[in-house]
Amino acid sequence: MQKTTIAYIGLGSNLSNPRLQISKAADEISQIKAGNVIALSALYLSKPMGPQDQDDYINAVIAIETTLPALELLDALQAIENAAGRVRKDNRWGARILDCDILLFGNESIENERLTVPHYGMKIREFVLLPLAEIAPTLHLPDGTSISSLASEINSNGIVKLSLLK
Ligand code: PH2
Ligand code: MG
Ligand code: MG
Repeated sequence: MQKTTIAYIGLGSNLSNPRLQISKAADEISQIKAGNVIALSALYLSKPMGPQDQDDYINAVIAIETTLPALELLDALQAIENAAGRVRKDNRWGARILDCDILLFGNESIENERLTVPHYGMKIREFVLLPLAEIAPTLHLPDGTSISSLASEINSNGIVKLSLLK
């Protein structure tokens, strides 16, 4: 039996029809051969963190069960970002067509030049915590912090959970 890990991936887009970008990304993640999607949150409309002269974002979180090591999952996600037309430039927190961030990889803490897990900003971002708590209300970080309690304490910053019809 191969080792399987549950990974939580944060999705974000604010360019080129963000809702379509996120649903296409979820579909492509579901086609990763060494993985199975086990949950997908609703889509959330969130105010931009960082420069304010950019459009609002659509965010979601997807959970997959995978036999891939973390860096191979990262390779697969970066290929999906690139296929969506992501241009890598020096624009920290600027607009992007698709961002797929590994938030959690099992209970592992990972620190290398390509990847930091848990994702460094996840504890203070409503657009990560709210969709994550929606699909994994009993989840804890490797340090023991409860996702639901972080989500209930964070300022929602005007985030809107979208229904399928809106
Ligand atoms: N991602 C960023 C910068 N700012 N703001 C929101 N609301 N959602 C994001 O996903 C986001 C952001 C860069 O990754
Ligand atoms: Mg990001
Ligand atoms: Mg990223």
